[in-house]
Amino acid sequence: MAKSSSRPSDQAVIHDQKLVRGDGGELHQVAQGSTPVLTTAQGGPVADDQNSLKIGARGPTVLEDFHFREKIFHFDHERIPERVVHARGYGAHGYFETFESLAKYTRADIFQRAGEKTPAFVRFSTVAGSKGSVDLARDVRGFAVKLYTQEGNWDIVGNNIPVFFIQDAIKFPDLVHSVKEEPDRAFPQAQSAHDNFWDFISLTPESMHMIMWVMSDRAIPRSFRFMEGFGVHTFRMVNAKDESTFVKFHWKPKLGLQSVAWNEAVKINGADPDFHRRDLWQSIQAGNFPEWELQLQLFDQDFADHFDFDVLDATKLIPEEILAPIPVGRLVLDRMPDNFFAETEQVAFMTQNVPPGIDFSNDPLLQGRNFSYLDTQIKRLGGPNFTHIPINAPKCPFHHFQQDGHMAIRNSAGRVNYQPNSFNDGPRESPQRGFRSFAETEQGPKQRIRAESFADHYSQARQFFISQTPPEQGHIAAALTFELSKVQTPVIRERMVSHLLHIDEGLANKVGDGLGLKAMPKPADAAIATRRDLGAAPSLSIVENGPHRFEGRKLGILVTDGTDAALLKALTAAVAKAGASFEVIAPKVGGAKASDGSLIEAQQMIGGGPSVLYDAVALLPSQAAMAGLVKESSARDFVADAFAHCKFIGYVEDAMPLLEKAGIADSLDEACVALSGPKDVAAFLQAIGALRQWAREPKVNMS
Ligand code: HDE
Repeated sequence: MAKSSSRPSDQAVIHDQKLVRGDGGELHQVAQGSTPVLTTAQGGPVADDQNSLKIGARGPTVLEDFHFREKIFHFDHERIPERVVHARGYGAHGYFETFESLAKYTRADIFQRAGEKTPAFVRFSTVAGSKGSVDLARDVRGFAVKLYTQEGNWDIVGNNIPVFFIQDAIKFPDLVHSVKEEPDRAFPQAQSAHDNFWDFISLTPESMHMIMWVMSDRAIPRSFRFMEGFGVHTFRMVNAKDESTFVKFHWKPKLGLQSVAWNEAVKINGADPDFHRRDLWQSIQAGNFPEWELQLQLFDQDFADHFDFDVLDATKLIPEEILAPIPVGRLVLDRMPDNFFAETEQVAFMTQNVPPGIDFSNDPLLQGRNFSYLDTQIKRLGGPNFTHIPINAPKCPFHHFQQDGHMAIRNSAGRVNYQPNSFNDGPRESPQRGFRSFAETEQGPKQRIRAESFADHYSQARQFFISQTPPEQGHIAAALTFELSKVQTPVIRERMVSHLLHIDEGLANKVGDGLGLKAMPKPADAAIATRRDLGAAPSLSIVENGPHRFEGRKLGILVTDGTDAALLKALTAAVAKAGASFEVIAPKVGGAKASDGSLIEAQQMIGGGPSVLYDAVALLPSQAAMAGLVKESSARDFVADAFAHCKFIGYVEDAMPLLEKAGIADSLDEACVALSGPKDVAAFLQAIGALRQWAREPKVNMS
């Protein structure tokens, strides 16, 4: 008689218990009473998932083993092509809430009723790196929003920077080829610091405004939750009378803006390459839902005609000081996807997804994107039916006659699959409700040409630079110097400095000096001289728009055996009350014993939780633990880095030997706050709202 194919001795582990999380996050083992039966993809129950079907215990595997073949076949096809750009991303669900009717400007259904909630899905991303690259690469961040409106999906496929590198979509493949890894050597990964990128950029003066942004700390955000988002292009809103108003879309984070320092970014990438993913995951799981306000810059053709740049040129912005954006709604992210692949990886954003009442401008970058996004989805998702995937399907009623093709999940029912038809069957178009393009008059010769109004490449780059605070200007100079120092071809470095001379001479000299140029180059040939009369616009600075409270941030608390239990309790309670979070870092991840004998649970050991992972730190070691602590380089680095990164540091008197060993005991400033007991906690929490002590920067040279 044949033996059963599955014997207990064949199985690595027999699971008759499973782990579940309790209210406090702790894990318990429970018996698996209600566990569902494993099935094939066809729904057939599986008896043995540990052994393939064989002829005899040591014989060949048989082709008949349909469960094995289905499992391996599916595994073989698990990967789909990653996005050619924006491959690394992370998404979340939420909703958009309309503040008041915008019927005056648009007939878009989403803007008709105050208080209306529309489901949303958002995907944040880096651009250059592949799917498995690090989160804190210096890069633009994608900020793509899908709004499932009652009149179809509306995708605002934006970035965290309001301008772009190029003016015409035909240059996009060149830009992206230049920034991605070089084709012969396949490196560097997720890095713009290499010859090809800077070669292309230095030969493309229209990119200079964007270069100022990507060399600023905007390109190394602290978290997705502290970033702005921008639609970048000028779009149109069209009302029921078919009147058009130009519009630019801005997402403003409720928590304010915040970025990390480059030296932090480099270290975070090693300590936690998933820093941004983890941050979004943890905040949403903890019920701290990130929120942005949608603000609109609305203007007409007369207003646009006042500028000597073109509102169709995506390398330009309209400063908020000149045209104040008006808040029209809020976006809240309150749920992580159930499955990363099904939702975040397969979501297909397309600029051409606009509902009636939203329309395009002639921005040549936007026009090109409207072709690209449909094309890219077909390649990535394997066929024309990607709208059948739940994350991409509209949530409003929809009816059409498109049918068949790969993975057709829902063809329309019935006999008639065309129109017009004589059976009065199926959907018909509606001139009233349907999408009507704004009837702009177009005329002119057919030609390949860039408008003269697109020719000023330096004035807004200069305006951005002079709008930054001194520390931010220093970071731009340092970033340019770092990036260009990785360029091996001297002429490319010089060519870049020749552009900087049109933006700011001080910046050019600083970078030229940092690169060790023997002589400064001549300024690059410029189509149009830089305007020097564009004033500083504080809305462009991160520091000017930073937070004043600790809400949404994270405190790192260093403890040891003997840590003052009352102080720790007061501190963690105050952090929670402020809407912030904390992690406890101890010599061992198993925790430490507080002064009252209680166990302090730790989330990190010191080597695994460096201070770069936190917005501020508190040092609460005991005197007894100090002898051991000062010998640990990770403990010294924890303190020295927090100081060097201009962070606020709370410390107990017993921590002084560690501050001494870290070399900062003699340099303590007002952002180093003594914590002598619970009474000092309120003042510390108030102080850390400022996040960084910029006055310290010239002393520590953070860049
Ligand atoms: Fe994209 N872009 N892009 N882009 N883009 C893609 O579409 C493209 C541009 C942006 O989280 C691709 O589905 C062209 C500007 C985001 O899934 C592709 C041009 C802005 C995302 C594509 C641009 C963006 C993409 C690759 C030049 C900011 C990620 C995968 C005209 C306003 C969306 C995909 C997500 C993705 C084409 C320039 C934002 C190839 C041709 C400007 C946020 O279709």
